[in-house]
Amino acid sequence: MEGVTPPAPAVLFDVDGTLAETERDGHRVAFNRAFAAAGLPWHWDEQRYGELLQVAGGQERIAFFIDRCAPPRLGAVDIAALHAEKNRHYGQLVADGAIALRPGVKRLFGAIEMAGWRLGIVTTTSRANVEALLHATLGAAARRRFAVIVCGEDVTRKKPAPDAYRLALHRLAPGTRAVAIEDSRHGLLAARSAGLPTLVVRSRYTAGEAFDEAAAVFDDFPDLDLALLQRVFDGSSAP
Ligand code: XBP
Ligand code: MG
Repeated sequence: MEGVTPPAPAVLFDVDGTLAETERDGHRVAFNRAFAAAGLPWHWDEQRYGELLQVAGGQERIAFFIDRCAPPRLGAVDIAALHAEKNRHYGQLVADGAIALRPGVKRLFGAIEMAGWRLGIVTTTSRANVEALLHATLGAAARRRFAVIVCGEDVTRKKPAPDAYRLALHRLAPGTRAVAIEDSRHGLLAARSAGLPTLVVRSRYTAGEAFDEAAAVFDDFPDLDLALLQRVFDGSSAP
């Protein structure tokens, strides 16, 4: 409609691997601590964890592991309880400062806000983990800087399904132009399936994945600036 100001564009960030290298020294360690605390003889080394990352979602990852890799046990494992314990360990690790934001993330957040654009988060990790990371790295008020935060609990189908991105777009005003920033093929496919142009910043576990559908691919955040985001919003860099 003429005379109506369009909603401010939004930059939607994935969390694990994108905002921070959370997997090897955060989630993986937390899973192993939860297994040990439950008396389970499982240990996910770095390589095995990298393979298991093909399964999105911590509960789904544990279920897959039990199904495919774990020797038969007497008695069932309470996956929800085990995962809750894992997230407790993760929250503790994050609160202790074990995980930092990737270099350039903080600066990019500030630049996006200065441009009058909106910040968002679209992740398949648990909400408690996102809040712990934001609090530990950006402070108690960080949550309020994000126009939308969609987490694993909010959708039935996790990435690479488009559900989390679709929900984020639904929660932002209709007609919002948005771009996604992801580190993994799962995330890229999720965002592209929801119709979003997507920038990829490779991470430790995803460096070897294929990103043909991305508008651009980087190794680090400092290479990604507002001018590039503007071009992606304008469609000039979209695939
Ligand atoms: C993140 C995930 C999550 C985390 C662990 O993927 O798949 O499962 O590994 O968090 P993405 P939870 O970066 O694509 O969002 O244990 O809370 O699931
Ligand atoms: Mg990720």
